[in-house]
Amino acid sequence: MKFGMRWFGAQDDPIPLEYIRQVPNVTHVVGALFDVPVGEVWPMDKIIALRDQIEGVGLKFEVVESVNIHDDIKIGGPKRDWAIDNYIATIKNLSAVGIKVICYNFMPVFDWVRTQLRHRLPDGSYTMAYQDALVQGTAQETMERMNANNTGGHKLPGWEPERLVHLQELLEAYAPLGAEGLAENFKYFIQAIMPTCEQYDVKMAMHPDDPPKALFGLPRIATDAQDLRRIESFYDSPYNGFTLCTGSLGENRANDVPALIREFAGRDKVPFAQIRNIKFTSDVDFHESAHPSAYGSLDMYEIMLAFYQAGFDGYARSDHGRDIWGERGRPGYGLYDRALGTSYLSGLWEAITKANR
Ligand code: DNO
Repeated sequence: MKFGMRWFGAQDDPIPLEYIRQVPNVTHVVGALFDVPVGEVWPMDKIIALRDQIEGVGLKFEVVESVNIHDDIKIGGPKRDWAIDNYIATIKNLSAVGIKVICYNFMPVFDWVRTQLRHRLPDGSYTMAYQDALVQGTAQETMERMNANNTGGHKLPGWEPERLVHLQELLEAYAPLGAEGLAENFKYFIQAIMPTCEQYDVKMAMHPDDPPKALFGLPRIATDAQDLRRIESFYDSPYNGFTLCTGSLGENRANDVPALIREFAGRDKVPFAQIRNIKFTSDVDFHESAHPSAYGSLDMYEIMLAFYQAGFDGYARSDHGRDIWGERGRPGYGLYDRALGTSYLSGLWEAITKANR
């Protein structure tokens, strides 16, 4: 397991790359360009500049999170083929600097959703939480509730005000699709890009829906084992894989996360893992917790063991951390708690690896 840490770029991330370099067991950075409009080709000069920054501190740049998918690809709109051609050009450009994995998602309109970005835990740290009752009604109403919930001025991806101006239009465009229509459009996309991925040795790693259920009447197609099997069936290749996000999948109590890992990593369909813990506060509500098993509802030892038993040798990163020790950064992406998470997970990994020698 190759441990890395996500970084949002010198412009947007308060954490210097040099600090990431100091986190034990971290060998690579999971990066992206954040200033290229969705649908456009990622320009070579910007990719090279990012690679040089990362390699300049002695880390590797082999995983990108995310190259986002244009709405017309998901909807099957008029610019679909234009956006797919550009996606293919981006894959080729990323391959040229040594990128091996692209993490992406196929969630309509919104990326991940939480209702609280600054939920205070009894130990005085802050974390993100999801309360199902607050995600009722329209997306607009939910956003107002989120804003009232002390977000510290932060917005989740997909909830940017400039994007929400077109919200009604987007919701109407997705409305007639249903999960079947969205799956068909996914199939069209994956079948179009796979030959390039295979030729240029870049693995696609679809991030599951977070939370793994339909929200605001929008369809979802990556929530459980059955969904993931269907996605696999559209193009059966190690290049059509998943980002096995333990938190996202674990947010549905019916998902057996170690079993999902055994199944999909066992079939070589997991080039990338995001490993975090969550704590259920009801059947459907949860908050994100410190990574160790004792603090959440997921058994992290069983999760790491499942990766080991599946023969996983791909990329991984710790995921959403709490804000601790006075840090008030981008929700989920502070340095300290993610570094503790990496230390803990890589400790489990070393123990499991040596115990099974
Ligand atoms: C949240 C992340 C997601 C992920 C995208 C992948 O913290 O896991 O935003 O990057 O869904 O495209």
